[in-house]
Amino acid sequence: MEQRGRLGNAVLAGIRAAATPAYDRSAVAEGIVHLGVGAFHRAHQAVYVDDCLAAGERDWGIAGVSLRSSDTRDALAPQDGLYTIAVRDGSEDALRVIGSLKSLLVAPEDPEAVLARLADPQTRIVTLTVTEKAYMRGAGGGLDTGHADIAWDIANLGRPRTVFGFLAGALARRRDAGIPPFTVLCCDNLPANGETVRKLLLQFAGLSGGDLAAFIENEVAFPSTMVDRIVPSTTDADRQKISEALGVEDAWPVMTEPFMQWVVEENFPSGRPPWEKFGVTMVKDVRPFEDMKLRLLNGSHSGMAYLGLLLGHPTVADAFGDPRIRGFVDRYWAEVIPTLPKDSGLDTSAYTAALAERFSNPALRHRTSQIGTDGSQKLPQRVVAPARMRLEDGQPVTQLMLVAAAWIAACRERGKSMPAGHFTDPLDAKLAEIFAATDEPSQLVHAVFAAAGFSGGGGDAMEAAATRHLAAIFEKGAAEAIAEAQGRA
Ligand code: CS2
Repeated sequence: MEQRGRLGNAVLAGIRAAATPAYDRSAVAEGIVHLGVGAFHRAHQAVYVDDCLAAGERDWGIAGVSLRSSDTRDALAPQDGLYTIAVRDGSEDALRVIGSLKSLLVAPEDPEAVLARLADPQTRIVTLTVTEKAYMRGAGGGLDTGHADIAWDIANLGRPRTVFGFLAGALARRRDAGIPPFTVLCCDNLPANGETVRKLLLQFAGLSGGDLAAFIENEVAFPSTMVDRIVPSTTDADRQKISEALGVEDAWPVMTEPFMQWVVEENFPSGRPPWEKFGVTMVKDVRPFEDMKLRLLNGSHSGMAYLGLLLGHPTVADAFGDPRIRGFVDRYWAEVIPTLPKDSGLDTSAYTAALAERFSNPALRHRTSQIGTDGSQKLPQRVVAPARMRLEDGQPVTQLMLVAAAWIAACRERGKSMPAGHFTDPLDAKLAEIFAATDEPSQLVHAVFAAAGFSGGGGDAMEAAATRHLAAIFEKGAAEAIAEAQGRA
């Protein structure tokens, strides 16, 4: 179809191929500020909020903030914040234009504008999807106080760079102006994400002095949440296909799967959208849902990513379609399920059956390299935490440590059988030093585990298991290592 210009408010009425916002966007206030307006946010929370707005809510539009790059703002500002989500299953894309993203800011360009938006009385909830590494946790789990950006923020609270600087700076302004604080809702895949961010922010506030930490401790709510939707990075082919279907150019659509889930702890003293009417599960304690998702979905994702990368599979659907990896995933789940809370009432068989269907969706080209990125930040909660629990119970950690070994092997293959920048990790400089110093499996595992903070609490047993797998991968290849691990389970 011929394209007639760019997606935006002015052309909405003419769009036939997609559902479009039927509400008056100009009447919507920005009650939510979202930090990290990536594809995940736009395919998940922004859709739930769009449903609320479509039903007549007016207080909960989203002001999106990018903490690093201007790409999203550059693409979406000319589109009045509008973008398409393509829900992909089989050969069909169901298209919908989302209207909940009202404005966009780029923090490094104008930190003051972000602080002002956060401190505005209209802002009642601040949500975050900034990825695991943006929380700057050190190897022990606390704030990495040696990080240059943390040091900068402590000295320059008026021109922050980190999530902590922005949250603390804005909360201080609200306290000084007598404006009630916003609720902080971390939507990243961290364990006990609300509590984790609360502790890190308290540590940051303590370092920056004054009595802000006491204010945060007493006045600010940090509900935890479990978020779930698989969202591969958008490709040029996706952009083109969707723009052609719409008849106007959309520079930044998102692709996703039909499944979506959001479980949120009920703790919003400054109010919230009526999410429960739109499919969100509001609970007292999110922990069982979160453990199940982090360990069964994200843990097996990481396993498929690294084993898939070693076996040459570009996407999750390819990896999961390989019977060797499929078998590994089943054994991995069997190893992890006993670490989940027994009395939660959650049905792990139904959950893993649904995961198997989601992982098989061939229309979603979810790249193993995308999931492989930032392993040092992801594996602690996905793999190391359940391994420690099993070791405390005297149980083997064979499949879990196969993932850790595959991570090390895949990192080391970059620049060899894989392109050098195929995926990245905040530990890359350190990893390069370690790889240059040794290729002996036990030394490699020991040095990488120490650098990533996997040592301690069962560290020796984990290292021994990972070393056996790494030696097998080096000597016989990933397929044989998977087979041997099956024999050892
Ligand atoms: C994935 C997640 O990239 C990754 O590490 O495991 O982004 C995963 O797709 C989402 O958490 C699904 O909700």
